[in-house]
Amino acid sequence: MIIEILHTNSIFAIKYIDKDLEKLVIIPTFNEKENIASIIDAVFLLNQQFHVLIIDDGSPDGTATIVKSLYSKYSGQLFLEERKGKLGLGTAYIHGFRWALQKGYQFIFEMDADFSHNPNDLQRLYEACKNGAGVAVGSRYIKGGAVENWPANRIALSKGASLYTRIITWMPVKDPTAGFVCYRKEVLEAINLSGINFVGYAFQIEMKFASWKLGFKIKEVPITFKDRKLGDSKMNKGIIKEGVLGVLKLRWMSLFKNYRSNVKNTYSNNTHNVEQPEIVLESK
Ligand SMILES: Nc1nc2c(ncn2[C@@H]2O[C@H](COP(=O)(O)OP(=O)(O)OP(=O)(O)O)[C@@H](O)[C@H]2O)c(=O)[nH]1
Ligand SMILES: [Mg+2]
Repeated sequence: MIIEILHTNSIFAIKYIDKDLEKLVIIPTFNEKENIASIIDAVFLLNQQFHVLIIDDGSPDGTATIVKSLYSKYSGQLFLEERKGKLGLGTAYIHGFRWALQKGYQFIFEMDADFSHNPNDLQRLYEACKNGAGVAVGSRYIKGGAVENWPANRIALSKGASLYTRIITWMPVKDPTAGFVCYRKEVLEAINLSGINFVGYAFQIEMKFASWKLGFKIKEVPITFKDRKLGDSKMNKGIIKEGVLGVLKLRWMSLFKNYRSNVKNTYSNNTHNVEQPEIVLESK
C-alpha cells in the first residue's frame, strides 16, 4: 500500500493507494443483455489484471442482474454502479471517472459493451499511456486503423465529424469522436469534470479537447472498429446535433471565454484533492 499525503494551501488530506488498483475499464451500458456477460469475460480472459466497472442506467432488459450474477466469479475485480434512468454516456463516464479516482486507479479506460472495441486492444492503449502519453485513443482513422461492417452513411458521418472537428478546433487528433480511450489518472484529476458540457459524441470530443488544452500528450493507437452484432444502437439525432453545435461551442469558448481556466481543476471536486502530492510514503 502507498500512502499519499496531499497538500493544498492549508488543507491536508491522506489518501491510501492500493497498488493492485492499476487498470480499470469503465463500460457504460443501456440494454446490453446480449453482450454484457461476454464482454466482461473477454476482458478477464486477457489475464492482464484489468478491473471492470459497469455503469448501468437502469436497463429495462436486466443488464445489471447479469452483471451481479458474475460477481462471485470475478470477486474484487468486477464492479457495478447503477443509476436510476438513461442519463447519457457522458455522465455515465464522469460517474465512473470519479469512482475510479476515489479508489486510486492509475489507468482508466473507456470501452463500449457491444464489441465494437476489441478488448484485445486494451493492452496496446495501456502501453501507450505507460510509455508517456496522458491519453491513448483507439483510432480508426490513422494508418493501420479500420472500420468493419459499418454502412457507408455511418462511415461518412463519423469521418465527416472527425474532419469537421479538426477544422473547427485545430485539435491534432484524427479520430476525435473515438470512445475507446485510456486516460492516466493525472489527466482526469487535472480536468474539472463538473465543467464538461456534453453527453454524446461531443462528450468524447470535449474530453480530448480538454486534455489537449491542458497540455497533455494524446497518442493515437490504430484499432479496427467493428459494428455491433447484437443489441440495438443508442445513437440518435440529438447526439449528432449536440456534436455539431458542441464543437462550435468548444471553439467559441476556447477563443473568447478562457475555456482552459474553466476546465482546469483548481480545487477538490473530483472526489479528492488533486494538487501534486508533496510526500508519498511507501509501505509494503
Ligand atoms: N450508462 C449508459 N450507457 C449508455 C447510454 N447510451 C449508450 N450507452 C452505452 O454506451 C456504449 C455505446 O453505445 P452504442 O449504442 O453502441 O453507441 P455507438 O457505438 O455510438 O452506436 P453504434 O455504433 O450504432 O452501436 C454502449 O455500451 C451502450 O450500451 C446511456 O445513456 N447510459
Ligand atoms: Mg456501439
